Amino acid sequence: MKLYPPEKIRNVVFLSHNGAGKTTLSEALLFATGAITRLGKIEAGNTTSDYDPDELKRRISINLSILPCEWGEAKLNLLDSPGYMDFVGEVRSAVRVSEGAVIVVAATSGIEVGTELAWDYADEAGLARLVFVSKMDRENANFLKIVEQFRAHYGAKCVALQLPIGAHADFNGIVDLMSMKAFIGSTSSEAEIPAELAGKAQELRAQMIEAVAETDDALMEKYLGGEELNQTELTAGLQKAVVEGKLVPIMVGSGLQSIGVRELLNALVELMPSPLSHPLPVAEGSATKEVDTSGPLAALVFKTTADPYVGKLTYFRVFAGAMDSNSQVWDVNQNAAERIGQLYMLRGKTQEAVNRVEVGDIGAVAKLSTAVTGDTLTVQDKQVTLLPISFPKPVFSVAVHPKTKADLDKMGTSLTRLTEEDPTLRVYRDPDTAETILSGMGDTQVDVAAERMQRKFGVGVDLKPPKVPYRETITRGVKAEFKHKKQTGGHGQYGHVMLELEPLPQGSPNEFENKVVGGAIPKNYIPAVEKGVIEGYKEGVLAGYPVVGLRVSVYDGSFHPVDSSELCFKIAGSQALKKGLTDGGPIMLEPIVKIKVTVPNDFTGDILSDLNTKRARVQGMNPQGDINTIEAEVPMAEVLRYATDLKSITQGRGTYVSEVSHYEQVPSQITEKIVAEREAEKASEDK
Ligand SMILES: Nc1nc2c(ncn2[C@@H]2O[C@H](COP(=O)(O)OP(=O)(O)O)[C@@H](O)[C@H]2O)c(=O)[nH]1
Ligand SMILES: [Mg+2]
Repeated sequence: MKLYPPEKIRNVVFLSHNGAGKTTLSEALLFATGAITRLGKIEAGNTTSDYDPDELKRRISINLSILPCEWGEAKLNLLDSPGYMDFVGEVRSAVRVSEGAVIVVAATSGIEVGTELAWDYADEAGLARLVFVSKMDRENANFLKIVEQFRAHYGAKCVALQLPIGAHADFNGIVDLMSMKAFIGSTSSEAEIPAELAGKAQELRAQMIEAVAETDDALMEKYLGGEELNQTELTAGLQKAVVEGKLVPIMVGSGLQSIGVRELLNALVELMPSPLSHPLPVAEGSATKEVDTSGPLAALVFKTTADPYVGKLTYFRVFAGAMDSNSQVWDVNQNAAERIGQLYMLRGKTQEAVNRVEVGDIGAVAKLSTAVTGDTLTVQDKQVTLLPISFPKPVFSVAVHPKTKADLDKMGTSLTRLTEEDPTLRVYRDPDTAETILSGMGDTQVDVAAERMQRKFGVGVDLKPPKVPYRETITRGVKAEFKHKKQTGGHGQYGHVMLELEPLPQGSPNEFENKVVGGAIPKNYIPAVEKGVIEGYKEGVLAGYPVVGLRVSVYDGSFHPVDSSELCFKIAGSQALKKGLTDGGPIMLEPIVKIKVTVPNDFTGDILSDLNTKRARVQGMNPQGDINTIEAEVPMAEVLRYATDLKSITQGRGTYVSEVSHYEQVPSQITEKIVAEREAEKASEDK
């Protein structure tokens, strides 16, 4: 592929609700440009964009794909994104390196949850956008209804740019309202506008012209003066309005039948902004505040893939200067030099070696040593740091259990690789439960991660809900005594301690005090008693959870001049503690999390009644416009799968964040259940 100046490059992300037809449409676009010579299909599992085994298995896009192609004088980087919300990290990355967005919506379903989210992402990033109504060949496809829906939902800035000719099985072309010409079939052969569409075409064209005129004073004056806007004025006016986000044209077609595809390619080149006409935000604390596109290199790493055979592959977008093969760059975020080897342009799984990636363009490089997603690559220190990609925090966690000892050994490194690939995945070890926890955006994402561990790294794991880090304490002060004595033949064992246990206020650390007077226990054995007590804290008497909130004083005891040893006093200390715990009215404590749920107002009732079943205490509500934020305190044990619950209650419209707040007593029936479960678990372990 030849080098293109930035004015001739378009980086366009395809966004939609899952299944609206992005991948099929991008395949049709690639085919129309000649970038591919065989048209793949989702059902056949042979599209350019979805080639990963995980994607083929599920028939959904999981990874963001970069699909470069050439159309006329321009180069298009189409970025096909996953619609499934678990993979929102990929969408965020794609949006960050695009100037324009095509929001794909199925003619059969109209605006869906994912359409709204897509619109919001594009809005936030200030992307120019157009809507493509796909699946016009399907039964019940209704273009005009969808245009109306968009205008009702997002206002009059949404304007139809086309009309479909026929619908369902008879759908065979489009009317272009700009040129007032008809184009038929996948070859877009020019034709007369069918007589029955002439009236509607005139009406929508008038609507479009008025909308264009309204975005520009000079055009408005002419328009109000009753003058016709000529073709050049209209096109230029529309282009400016789209780039500025003042208008969102609505186009139509069928990815599957390759209709409306050439028209969409034209529109991408004519209406979408060039990389130079878009603001180039820098990170807070960047040494240089402005990106000089003609200055030295500034490239943003927006995706990293790990493959055990190919190694690490780093995708970057050049925002300033150019990146050359076999050069040296500086990673501002890591404060480290990186050697750049051969550069590539990737299209799905095919790679083309290139010598240079110019400003505005997207490329990839293998085997970088330190760069991670979000980093800025430049040529020297103190250069610009580009605004990184903002990834949402994980909201769903599972515990990862290796299947075998061999899996355990390889688990850590493979998990690290996966988190490098997907910044919305986190992995950490929970010190309380000693489990390895994998967190992400939802159950599908962590399932895919587990499958990848198996396929890419040969590591077998089981995913389970994380253990709740319960704790145990006592409710009243008690005294407890234990005598460890074995004096049968030879050298005996002897240690005898008396402890006093007192509960401390919530959240206090355990305390230990020596109150022994008169040498009942010699001083040198006291540390051993304390060690025994600390050992005893590790497993409470109810269900074996750590013991907290206790002051333990050793106040008396006895010893034997020959048989006593540190070990004997340690044993006596821990056994005395166990007795004290049993007699002290033991209770279990559970972590309480503060959660903040944000949902459209309509779901408030459903959210509250669901929280009600989860032992939650609602702390407050903050309705703002259509959105309500509900704050509650709820036991962690009840919200281990809240991400999935929330998704099903709100069909994916809700979000939430949570943080551990404090511990509270577990109600007694629930304690009984936990104790019973623990006993069953122990019994099965012993077998
Ligand atoms: N009839 C028809 N089916 C389509 C069209 N576009 C996509 N599909 C089908 O809709 C399903 C989802 O398409 P896909 O491209 O994977 O959607 P994505 O999730 O947005 O990438 C697949 O079964 C496609 O074959 C279209 O234009 N017409
Ligand atoms: Mg897809």
